[in-house]
Amino acid sequence: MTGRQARFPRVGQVSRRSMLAGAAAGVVAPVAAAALGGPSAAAAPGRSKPGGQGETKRITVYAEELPSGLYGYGLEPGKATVPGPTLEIWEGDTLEIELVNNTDRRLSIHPHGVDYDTASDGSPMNDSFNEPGETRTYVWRTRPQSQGPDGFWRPGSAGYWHYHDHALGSPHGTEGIAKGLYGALVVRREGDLLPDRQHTVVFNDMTINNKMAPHVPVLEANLGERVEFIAIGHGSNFHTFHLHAHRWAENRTGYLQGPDDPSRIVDNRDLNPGDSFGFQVIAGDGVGPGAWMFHCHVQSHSEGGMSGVFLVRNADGSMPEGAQEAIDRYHQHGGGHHTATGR
Ligand SMILES: [Cu+2]
Repeated sequence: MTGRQARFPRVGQVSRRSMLAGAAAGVVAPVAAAALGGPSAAAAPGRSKPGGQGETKRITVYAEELPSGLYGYGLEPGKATVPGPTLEIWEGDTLEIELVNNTDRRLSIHPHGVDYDTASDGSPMNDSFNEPGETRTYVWRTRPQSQGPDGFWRPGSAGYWHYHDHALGSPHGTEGIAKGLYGALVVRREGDLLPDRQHTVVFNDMTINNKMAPHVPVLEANLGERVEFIAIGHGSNFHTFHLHAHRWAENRTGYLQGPDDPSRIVDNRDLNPGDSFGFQVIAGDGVGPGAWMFHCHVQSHSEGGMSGVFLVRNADGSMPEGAQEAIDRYHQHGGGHHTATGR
């Protein structure tokens, strides 16, 4: 379940942690994991430097069948995960993905939110997929927002997007998505704040990252860290994402751009199939450390296993009082859904 992350800092903007992780300009440097259950780390906090100089980053992604029968994408052979690696680029840059299909099924990779030709669409309709054992390159382009001569503003590519299979099982990729071929795609704009940690939460049918309570791995952060959540919806059900004790702004970045930012502040948001959003919170801000639930707020879904734990440790990384007991209750009751007994 450990996701990995490809991050592409440029000269002069290599973050402290990325440097620790061995990142260097122009080098694909997966740093530690961004997804449920994995050790989580990302770039150092702070405001990012200018990006999007029109550079092209190249990575290789391996699609594999997992022992569980699920399928996953990974940045190294034998390292496929569900969700797949979080792919991250600066607005204005291009990402070339060499997708190696190490399975005996037809599959592809199809992005949301970025620019691509029909050859990189990832759809069988455009004859854009990998046959079993085949390697194929997909090109995803991004661009900054711009104003045309007519005064019309064209949106840029920055956003919390996602990618998924579009060819396994049917021309719609329904089986591929159901079996785990999906992941987060973050396109950052110059000046965006970089998180200390990232967590990807995918509501896929009636699961969270193809797991159900009490088996959804605990997401972790230390008190005061800037934590980025990337939420993605898949499957055929309506969902709502709720995080206890934290709230965020309903805009592109998920945080306020200033004291006059009119964005609505929420702690619950629709998360329907194909949708995605991201936000940053300061872990435990104003509420302290502890084990905080996150779950689908469609009650039958929450009861049915769509709940997990966001563990905010003490600032020094130690366990806060009562947190282990709360996690134990989650493991015993999936968050305490024994409604018949009132617990
Ligand atoms: Cu739901």
